[in-house]
Amino acid sequence: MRIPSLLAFAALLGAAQADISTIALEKLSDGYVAPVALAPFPGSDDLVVVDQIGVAYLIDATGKRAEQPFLDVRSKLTELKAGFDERGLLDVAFHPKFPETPKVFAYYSGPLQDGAPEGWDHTSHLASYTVKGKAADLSSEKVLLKVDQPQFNHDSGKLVFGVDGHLFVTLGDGGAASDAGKGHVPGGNAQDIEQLLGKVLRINIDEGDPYSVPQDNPFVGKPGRDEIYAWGLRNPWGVVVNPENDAELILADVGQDRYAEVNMIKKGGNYGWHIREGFDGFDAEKRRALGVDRPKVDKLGNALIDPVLIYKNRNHPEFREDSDALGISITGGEVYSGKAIPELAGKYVFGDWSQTFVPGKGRLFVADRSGDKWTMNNLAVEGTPDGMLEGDYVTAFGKDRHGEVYVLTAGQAGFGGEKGAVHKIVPAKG
Ligand SMILES: [Ca+2]
Repeated sequence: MRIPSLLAFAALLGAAQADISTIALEKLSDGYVAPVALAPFPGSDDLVVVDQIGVAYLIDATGKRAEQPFLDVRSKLTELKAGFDERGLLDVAFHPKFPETPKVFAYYSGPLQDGAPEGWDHTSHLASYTVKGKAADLSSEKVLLKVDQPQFNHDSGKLVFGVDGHLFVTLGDGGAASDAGKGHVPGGNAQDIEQLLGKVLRINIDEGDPYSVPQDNPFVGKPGRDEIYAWGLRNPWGVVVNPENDAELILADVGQDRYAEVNMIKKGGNYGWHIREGFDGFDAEKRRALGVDRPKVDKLGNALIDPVLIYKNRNHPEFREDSDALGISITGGEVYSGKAIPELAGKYVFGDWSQTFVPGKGRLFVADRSGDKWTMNNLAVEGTPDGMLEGDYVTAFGKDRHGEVYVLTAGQAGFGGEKGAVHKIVPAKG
């Protein structure tokens, strides 16, 4: 299915796409440790808020939280660190035919499974649960996919259904740094099509046991894991289907030391990590070096696809004073399709986790698209000293069934408190 372009939509609405620079945030719900995902409960205004420590909660449109958790997988998680951690319960996605098929899918970081390589860290789990009433039944758990992880970081673990009903799953490169070291093959996991790390996967969860592979996936019938849809990714953090072309995904890939990326993911695309980062070559031996000469094709001869947007990492010593060094870790967002702020219609609202590791100071951006050309601007939060979220990390975005967008924040980099919150993006009062 293809739907008309945003420009056509704007013309239909008789409204030019005005620039917007400021929004307000309305705190809807708080008391979370590290909220990392939000999904509408299908067919209702309730929202599921995923806390990384292993619990997902239902809140209603007023932010009131249900007494009982929607899903509690704390007993299934690998032991989390008290401080900063990238493992945990990282996303949920409802079956597209819910409630006829009353299932919810979840990604979590479980203990290292038997038979995994010695000394590795944990095992990623994709599982499904039957939803009974307003809760997922833990005893109904069916594990669809397990992927061993050499390190505690770069789990990614984001889930999104395509309009054809197939499930996209993102996996990071395995962790550590530069896609190198223990558990990383020479040339990098993300470039290795015989494994699932550093990839976007696409599976059919309605057929096969525990799943099947759509026959139009790029490596079906040839070398390469059949689950792979796209590859060459480091640590995708936020993925949505492109509303203008549902064969594409808008994916934020957290860069290492130099650039944050927004990628338009196409079937069979190689997004370059760790040969390239941003529009630059990447050299693991000199990881912060700029202007690195590296190939623009992979070893199979595929062109390495550039991101559609980048910004510089503030932690890079040569970028620190640059006005386009906007943060340290990209947080992928949503394409706004709500009613409250017409100026945001069709725009990609995303953010950066924080200006520094400690204390938190997250910020928001808005990106505009015209064909393949993307531009981004700051989206200031009203009532803050400089438009940024003083003391809060921007951990995730989500959207309700009406298309309104929410910002999730945490009060600390790790698991040290319960200052996490869900905020609705609302018009600035001016
Ligand atoms: Ca194959």
